[in-house]
Amino acid sequence: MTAQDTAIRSDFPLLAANPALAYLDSAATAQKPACVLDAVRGFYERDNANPLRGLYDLSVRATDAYENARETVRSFINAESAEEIVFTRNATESLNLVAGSFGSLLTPGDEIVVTILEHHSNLLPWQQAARRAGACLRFVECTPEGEITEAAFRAALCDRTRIVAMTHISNVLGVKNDIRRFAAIAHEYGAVFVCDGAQSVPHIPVDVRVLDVDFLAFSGHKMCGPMGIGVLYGKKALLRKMPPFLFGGEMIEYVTRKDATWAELPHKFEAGTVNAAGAVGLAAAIGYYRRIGFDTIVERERRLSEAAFALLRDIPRLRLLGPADAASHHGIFTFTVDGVHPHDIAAILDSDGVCVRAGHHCAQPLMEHLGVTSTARASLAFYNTEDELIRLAESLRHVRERMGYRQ
Ligand code: 7TS
Repeated sequence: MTAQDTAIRSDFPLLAANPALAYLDSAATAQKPACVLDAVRGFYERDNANPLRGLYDLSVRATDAYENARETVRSFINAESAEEIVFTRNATESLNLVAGSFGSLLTPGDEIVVTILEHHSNLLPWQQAARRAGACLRFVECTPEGEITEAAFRAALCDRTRIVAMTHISNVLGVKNDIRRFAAIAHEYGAVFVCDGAQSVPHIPVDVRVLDVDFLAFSGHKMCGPMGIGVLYGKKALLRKMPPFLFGGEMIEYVTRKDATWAELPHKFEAGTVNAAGAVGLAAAIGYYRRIGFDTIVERERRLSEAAFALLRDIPRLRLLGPADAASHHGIFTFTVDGVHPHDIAAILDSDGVCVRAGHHCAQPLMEHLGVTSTARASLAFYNTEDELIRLAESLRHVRERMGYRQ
């Protein structure tokens, strides 16, 4: 372990308490530094009241804590205005909000374009929106390495395309889509561009104005924040046109027996009591990212990706899916081992203290496209170390033998 490894890992109580554990499932959820846990606890200890409701000092403090967190998120992704930041439960809810609300403006014959790489969270909401509107759902296929080419993308678009929904980084293959270019092409066709940033925002700097996306969805828990807080960024002009997604308290301006008018952005989309402690925890996670620095995060993850790629490629009878170069994996390594079910791979690795995920990774159409039903997946974050990757590789070398194969 380097001095930097030791310093970073000491910030994470769970990692510090379990030195024998190699946590390689950060694409599912990230570990939490003490400053995030302290921020959540601090909110409940010092500022707890229902934000946006009372007029007493404590409630004002709760409201300020919540709105300051919104401002922290705004500046993190460089949105123009805090009104463009809607707090949700997670990326899934953010994508359901866009598909349910913006999707209700579609008319029969309109088209929605998604890619074959999508997580179910960026597919099922669009299936439902298309069904409700009588719209057509089109897929952009990827190359065997997982790349979405410009030619394949353009072939799926036409003058009836209203929405393009695309992941920034695939949770299965790790490939990164050139969102800036694809968003510009979608705009040529007059379509809005929805980016699923669940796997990108935690790992690379994402600037919504540079990418020029219309919507961006991500989850706090994948970037060292608490579970139960997510973000939907949307351009103000679009959010203004959209009807509310959930109805009830906090999202109204005035209510009569038969009707209601809606609160200003972003409250129109935040019905009910909000997750203020979650928002404060997410702001603390962003503060932590800033202290470590994205340069350091990206560089550590690049080095770890190089090491993982080299180690995995060296293991007999292991098939690594996706890109043929280390850098394009963005810390996500999906693989199979000949003759061994991925669930057995995960169970054997677990017995050696190595945590990986196995299954279809909520991307069944992609699995089918790749010709597999399930895979094992190791995914990295900046707090991982080369030593953990060596333990992963060592355990993987013995998987077939442990299943009773001679070699
Ligand atoms: N989009 C992508 C690309 C994802 O990887 C995930 C979660 C989601 C959306 C949904 O995020 P949630 O926070 O709303 O659940 N991905 C994974 C995964 O790869 N393993 O577990 C969860």
